Amino acid sequence: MSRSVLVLNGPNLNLLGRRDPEVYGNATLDDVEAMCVAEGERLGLQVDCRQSNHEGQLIDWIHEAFESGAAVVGNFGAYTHTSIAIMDALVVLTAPVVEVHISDIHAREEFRHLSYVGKVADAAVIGKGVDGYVEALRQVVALWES
Ligand code: CA2
Repeated sequence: MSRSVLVLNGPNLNLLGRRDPEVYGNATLDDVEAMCVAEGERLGLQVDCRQSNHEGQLIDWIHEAFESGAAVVGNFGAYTHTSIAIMDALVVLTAPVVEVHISDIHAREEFRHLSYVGKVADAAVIGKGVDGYVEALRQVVALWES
């Protein structure tokens, strides 16, 4: 039975590749999701990619991962810096949780330095562009094997 990973993207990330290319690059969310599915096939993971601009929807999907035992690779966008609710949903997961940020949040405005997600994630890939999602999937495998 293959292991499953939910790749969750939060608010505004549906606009990837269409705004602020100097910060986030030119790849679209479709490109990122295709990269994740392809890497999942290489790694033997069932990868399911979803994006929402709504905090409650993201939390419902995290609960789905809790019920199914799926790992979570998550870029929760600006909710990273504000959402205790997403942190509380993630903390109960037993499968790996890996945080992703395309940009280096620690090199940007001070309000982006705090990550509630980072307080409960098992690993983080930050500032590596969209390749960070692929690295995060590899980290999931490493965490599952550790
Ligand atoms: O660097 C990241 O991946 C971020 O999680 C992106 C979030 C931002 O709020 C975080 O601080 C860092 C979302 C930024 C807006 O997303 C857009 C992406 C492309 C084009 C327009 C917006």
